[in-house]
Amino acid sequence: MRRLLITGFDPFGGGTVNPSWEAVKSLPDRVGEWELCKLAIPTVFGTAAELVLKRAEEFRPEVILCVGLAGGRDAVTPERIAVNIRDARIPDNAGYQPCGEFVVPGGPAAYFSTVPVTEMARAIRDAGIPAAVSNTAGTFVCNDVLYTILNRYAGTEVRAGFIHVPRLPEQGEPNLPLEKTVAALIAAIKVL
Ligand code: PCA
Repeated sequence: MRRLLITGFDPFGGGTVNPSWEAVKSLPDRVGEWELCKLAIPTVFGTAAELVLKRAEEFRPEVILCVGLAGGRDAVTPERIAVNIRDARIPDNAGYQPCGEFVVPGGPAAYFSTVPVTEMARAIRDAGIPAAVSNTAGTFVCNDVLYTILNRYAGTEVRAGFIHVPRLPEQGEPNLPLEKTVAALIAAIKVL
């Protein structure tokens, strides 16, 4: 079996649920040739990425795929890029609100994700679910996690990516039902 570490976030910004963890925890333990290790992480700068890296040291995944909520998006969006900036419109779950800091001082401006984002978006659409490649993961905790992981595993065999998902129906418009978000993740995992 190939090993995949897959993560979802806790609720943030006053929300009571985060579809990213709801979907990740609903995934089967095996998807195609992949054995999944599922991890819930807090929406906290630095800490979230540290927890992913710690789990990765133990589980030794071939791929790390993080999932987060992008309220306002109407499609499932694999992220192409992570940038070396922390710039938060709202405080994270530890009350921290950085303005224009680096994720990794002295690090490169950006990294490309090392999973096949175009194929992932196509596979999700082929499953009948709206999807598109996104060229920005924002500058909040999701970008922070993706940048930190790509920086840690740059030049190694370990690949890393990020998928932003829409809100759940009970969170308002636009949204995607949970079972469709789960199906989208399964479709994306199969083409990793
Ligand atoms: N989305 C936020 C952080 C946690 C989450 O699910 C983001 O897009 O940065």
